[in-house]
Amino acid sequence: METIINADHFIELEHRHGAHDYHPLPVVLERGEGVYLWDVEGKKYFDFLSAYSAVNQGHCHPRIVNALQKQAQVLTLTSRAFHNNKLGKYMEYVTKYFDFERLLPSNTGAEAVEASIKITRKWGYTVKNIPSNKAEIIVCSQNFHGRTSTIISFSSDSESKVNFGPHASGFITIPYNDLEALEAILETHPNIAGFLVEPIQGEAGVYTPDENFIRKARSLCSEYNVLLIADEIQTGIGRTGSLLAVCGNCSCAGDCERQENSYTRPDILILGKAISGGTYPVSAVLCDSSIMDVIQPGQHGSTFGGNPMACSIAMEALEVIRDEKLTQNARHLGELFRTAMQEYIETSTIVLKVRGKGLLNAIVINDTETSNTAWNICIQLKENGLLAKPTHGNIIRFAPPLVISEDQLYECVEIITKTLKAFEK
Ligand code: IF1
Repeated sequence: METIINADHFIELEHRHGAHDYHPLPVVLERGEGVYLWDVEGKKYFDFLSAYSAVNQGHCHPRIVNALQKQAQVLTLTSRAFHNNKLGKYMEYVTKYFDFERLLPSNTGAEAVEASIKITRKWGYTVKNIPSNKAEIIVCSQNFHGRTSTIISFSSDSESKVNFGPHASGFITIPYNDLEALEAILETHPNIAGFLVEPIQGEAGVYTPDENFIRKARSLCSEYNVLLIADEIQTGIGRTGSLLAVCGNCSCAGDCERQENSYTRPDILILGKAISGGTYPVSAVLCDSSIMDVIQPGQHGSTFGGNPMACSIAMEALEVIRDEKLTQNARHLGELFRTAMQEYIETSTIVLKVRGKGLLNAIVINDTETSNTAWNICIQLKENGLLAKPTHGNIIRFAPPLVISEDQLYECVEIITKTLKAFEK
């Protein structure tokens, strides 16, 4: 009997042969270009998730794909047992781009977060003289930093945590955006080595903290000799309308002098996702020598970390952010998006609010966290040609590629508001 090759066929294969670790929207994609995706039945969609902000430069950006193809034909992987002609150039390029002295290359975001935890702990013992195995790192409730056993140990999401114990110790949780709680821990805990924080909490539902939160956290960390570790894996690389979310209001392409702007410099900067434009797993830990040099040969590494493919791709992907002024575009179109959504919300019974920065936004649906309303809205958005997905229960994240044009943005606002109207009470 001939097998009908359609969406159900591909979904069934995944269901039958794969781990059931996701509940994807029922759509099977086969091609992407810029802000668009096409499914196996030829239907075209606007991508409003960007693979969780990994595809800031748009799907299959020609310059990034070209860099990938060129490198793939000469040298893909050497391991770090030997040097290669791309890694040093990449390290110089990226440290200059973000104004740090050193870079530790890795592959996934969680891997970079893990490396940052190791570096912070080792700095705690060897520089701050914290007693052996007593180092603690402060994290925020509702955090998302990845899914390794250490990282889920300090998650506040039971789904990510339950039955994956025993959990790692050495983490203290405070409420997000709570400077008093941060100061209270710093005052009473002498063995704090670092404060790991997302400048905007993505997965928690695009929570933007108070304007001065990161800046004040910076001064508290400096006062108590604690490393400020900024996880910009999702918020970085132009997504929030600044090169980094810790840049505050500056919307330069990353070539400003920084000091005079609202930039808050972390001690450790963690990047991932869009550093490669979503074409290849690339992540990085950036900090200055006084911190990075706690790691000596043989004390950390990975097979693929710093491979020539990753280096070539990431340099091109970062250059595209600058050349196409995608940070500025994200800032401008993000403002247009929130203004247009706010206008709709004024008379809506189904949407409570819109929040976000740059092109990392979310709407809060007027229903319980356990309701299916947000999911059903996303199913209908899919039918209407736009792909988005709820983060938690009643929150829908909207994060298109930063290459989106003003006309395309307004076309998407039209699709979103038309879809929401069908759910108004
Ligand atoms: C999933 C969430 C987003 C991240 C931040 C580290 C990582 C991520 C701020 C780890 C990864 C991804 C992971 C993916 C879905 C997505 C996600 F819903 F899980 F939380 F974006 F919000 N720090 N986020 O956002 O990077 O190891 O994945 O490369 O696990 O379902 P990774």
